[in-house]
Amino acid sequence: MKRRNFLVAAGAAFVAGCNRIAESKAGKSLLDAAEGWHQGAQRLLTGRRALAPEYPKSAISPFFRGNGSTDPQNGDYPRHVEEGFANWRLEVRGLVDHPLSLSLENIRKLPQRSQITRHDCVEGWSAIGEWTGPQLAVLLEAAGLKPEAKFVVFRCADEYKGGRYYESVDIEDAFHPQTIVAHSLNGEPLPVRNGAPLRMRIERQLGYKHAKYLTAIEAVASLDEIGEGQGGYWEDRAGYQWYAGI
Ligand SMILES: Nc1nc2c(c(=O)[nH]1)N[C@H]1C(S)=C(S)[C@@H](COP(=O)(O)O)O[C@H]1N2
Ligand SMILES: [Mo]
Repeated sequence: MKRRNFLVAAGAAFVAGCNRIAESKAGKSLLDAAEGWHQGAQRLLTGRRALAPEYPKSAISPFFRGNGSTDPQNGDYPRHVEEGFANWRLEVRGLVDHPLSLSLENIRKLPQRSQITRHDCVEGWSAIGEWTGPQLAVLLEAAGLKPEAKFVVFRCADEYKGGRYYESVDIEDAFHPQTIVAHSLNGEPLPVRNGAPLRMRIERQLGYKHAKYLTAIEAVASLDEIGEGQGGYWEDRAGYQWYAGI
């Protein structure tokens, strides 16, 4: 209460001060500029936090096509397919207080979110599907993100055209309510084609940001040392935008 009263009093004093400043011409333009800045910042914030549209079940595409890697053959992945992903682990590591190593069962027991959204690929196709899994925020909170963490990197099991796929987002997208670690598509475990057993859904971003075949989530302070430093597979190879907000 004390702190609140202080804030109210400070606010009142600030407003009184502003009224005095506004009486002078220079003061007025200063306040106008400040207001413009604030509106810009506000728009930016609500813009980044806004939800992507969600659709009714009737809108779900009969077939959710695959793109990029659709049947990885490198490393341990084929063995995991044979084992029905019984030994798959998802690591949460990097700038966290408590690194995690989670089984699919661990992930299915967390609070879940389901969302029917439209996936937009830059190659010019879209599909609507229902995705289910815990919010990334739940995993990051469980691991305890350190204050230095500025980005979250997604590590993938697949090699595509000779290189491991990876992606990254900033903290704001990592904590967006529609950013989930999906284990199901349309109520069934993910098909291999769509990233089994785990893939990211980052609904305010274009398709290439939604990392499939997810093996690790890594909190970092900078993207400079990750891959070629551009924050993602296509960003490094083809100059795609790192911030692919839609
Ligand atoms: N690991 C991995 N993730 C990936 C890709 C990939 O090749 N490997 N392709 C990306 C691209 S360009 C798109 S459009 C989507 C495709 O998802 P889908 O196969 O479920 O349609 O996954 C993205 N995530
Ligand atoms: Mo894509």
